[in-house]
Amino acid sequence: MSAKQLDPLDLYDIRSELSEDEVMVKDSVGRFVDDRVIPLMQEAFEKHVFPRHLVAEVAELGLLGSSIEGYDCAGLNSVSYGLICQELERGDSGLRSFVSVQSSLVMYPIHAYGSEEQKQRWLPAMARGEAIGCFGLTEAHGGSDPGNMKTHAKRDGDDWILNGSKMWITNATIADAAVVWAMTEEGVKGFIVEKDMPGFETQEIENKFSLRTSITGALFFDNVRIPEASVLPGVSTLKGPLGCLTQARYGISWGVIGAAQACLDEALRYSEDRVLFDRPVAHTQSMQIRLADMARRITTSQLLSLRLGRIKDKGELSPSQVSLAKWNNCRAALDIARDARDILGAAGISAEYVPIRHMLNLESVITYEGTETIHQLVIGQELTGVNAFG
Ligand code: TGC
Ligand code: FAD
Repeated sequence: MSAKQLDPLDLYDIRSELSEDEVMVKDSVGRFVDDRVIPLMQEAFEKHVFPRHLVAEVAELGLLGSSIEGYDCAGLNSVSYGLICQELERGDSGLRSFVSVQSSLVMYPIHAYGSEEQKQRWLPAMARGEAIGCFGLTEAHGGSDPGNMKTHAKRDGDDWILNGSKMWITNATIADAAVVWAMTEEGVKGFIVEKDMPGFETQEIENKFSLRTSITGALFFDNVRIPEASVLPGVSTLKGPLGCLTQARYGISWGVIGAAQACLDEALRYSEDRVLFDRPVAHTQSMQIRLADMARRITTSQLLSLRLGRIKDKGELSPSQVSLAKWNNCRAALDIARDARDILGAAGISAEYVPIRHMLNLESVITYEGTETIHQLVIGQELTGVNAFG
């Protein structure tokens, strides 16, 4: 058997399964992350700031709303969107979060459920990064159960009056438009709430120990008057917002692979350089088992996401398939980041090395877009036909 040198971050040569276009997307985003993202993320994380100048740069690369055809968007396939998420999250989950929210949670519903006028108004501006969006579904009393939302809207002549609040919202304080989900007498509706509408306030959630390069906040609505033209006409049930989650969760399943790869890369380098008891610690059996386990988990995640992407591109995706990948890949990445942190010993708690930043970020990523338990129960329901949430 010829001894072929394998890429430690791609043991099954996933790269060879990609089309030329997909490889080009991966490599160009990868270069951008190496040159423009990684060098500034440690400081941004320590200072708890979102590097906002990167918005124009990701827009320039065509990464906002990349799956949408037309409206100045790139019209890439689902695997390419996954690769974009993977490369961005190799840099930091915060930047990937920004792109996920803008693309999957704001541009997607406007494209899938919006009127032609809403699409023309928002999609090109959002693709160019000139307008920023956020997605308001979660409320303070329990994000796992959005069907129990208290935010509500009532018709008033040709307008709607919106009251309530949303919590833990990515991009809250920098958004020009918030896609807000509210209960009405006609079912669950999506409202495009603009930042200067009277009665709409936002507040940043400060002192987070996770996703410190991303803005998270609360949205408050006090009798906000919203014209019918700002209501998404194509939605009237919870299926609308949950359909957006499917898009974002798919991207996250790829994204976390990038964070895990960054951690394995650091652990490999560090354990090779670290000489203990007269030999590199990477040459001990127990260290090799830990590193091998990381590679096993990354490879499994890569295969899941690639297969999922191919299914999605055929238009045959089921939400429970996305739940399996979101659960598996977030768990794998978080475990890898925690173990990489430990492999670096005391250095592992320093922001100069990437594992602790990824580890802290992944504590959010495993919670948002459906906690691990929620995804396990979705699969339980798929297998047994019984809804065990209640
Ligand atoms: P249930 O009765 O099961 O479903 C209502 C209707 O929706 C359909 N459906 C879906 N459709 C598309 N995609 C999905 N993922 C779907 N899940 C369900 C379902 O078939 C049904 O359709 P129909 O035709 O019968 O009406 O609803 P339920 O109230 O029992 O809830 C089910 C549950 C628990 C799975 C759902 O509520 C859930 O997913 N909860 C978790 C909430 C969540 O993930 N929130 C995320 C908020 S956004 C966020 O975190 C952004 S972070 C982004 C970042 O910064 O990157
Ligand atoms: P809860 O729903 O209160 O859950 C608490 C615990 O109960 C969890 O461990 C959960 O797994 C468990 N649990 C829930 N149901 C069951 C059950 N049936 N059986 C057993 N255990 C159960 N939301 C948005 O709408 N838009 C955003 O942009 C957004 N961005 C976010 C950014 C960050 C950084 C974070 C941390 C969150 C964000 N969220 C956003 C909110 C996120 O979606 C919610 O935090 C998540 O859905 C969980 O809701 P919760 O925090 O209220 O936890």
